Amino acid sequence: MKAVIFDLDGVVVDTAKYHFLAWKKLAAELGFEFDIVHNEKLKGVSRMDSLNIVLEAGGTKGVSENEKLELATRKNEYYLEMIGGIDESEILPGIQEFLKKIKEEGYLIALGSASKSGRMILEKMNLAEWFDVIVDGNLVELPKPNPQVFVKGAELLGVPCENCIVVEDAKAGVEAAISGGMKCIGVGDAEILEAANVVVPGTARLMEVNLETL
Ligand code: B16
Ligand code: MG
Repeated sequence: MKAVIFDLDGVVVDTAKYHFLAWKKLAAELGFEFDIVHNEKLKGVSRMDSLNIVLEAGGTKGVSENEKLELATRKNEYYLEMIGGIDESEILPGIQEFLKKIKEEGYLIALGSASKSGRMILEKMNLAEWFDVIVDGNLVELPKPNPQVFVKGAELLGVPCENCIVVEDAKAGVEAAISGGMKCIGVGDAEILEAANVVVPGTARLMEVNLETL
């Protein structure tokens, strides 16, 4: 038994930009600018942890837990509004071909996403039927770099962690995969994702990775 576990945002679908725009809008309302440089730190990180990073970037101190909850909810409303109209054109390059290839090669397929909207987004993209198991932010408590989201996927698939390959675009996600005893393909910057077994610059290059020799 072997499996490939996909992160969602930045790997399967291009929703990272909507997370960024939603945080940017919230930051503007709080009176500061949130720029793309800080955005890298938000990738793969849970909603509340992301809020803390955004507030810190803006030098905003003394926000109560209740206010934080309100701010995170507001950001999520902006995000949901922004992704309301997305369609299959937002699926990242080569993903459908890669899903088809690994399915034919006998890999089970899971989602391992920090996003509470994970399942909904896969369904919107008409991709849900490719996935044997979907683990999203509603099923896990511990955010990446904790491996819980991937370990849960492996458990539900019934595949040992060492037979799982994670595909991730976030530093926290790569670290989660490796500390969970899995192999990892990083998608993005090889310096940022240095802990991965192999890094491809974009999803279009996933087809070139030899999964058997990772
Ligand atoms: P939500 P992933 C992550 O998705 C995003 O990368 C991260 O930016 C976001 O804060 C997190 O999901 C939580 O998302 O607010 O929708 O629950 O990369 O793990 O698929
Ligand atoms: Mg991601």
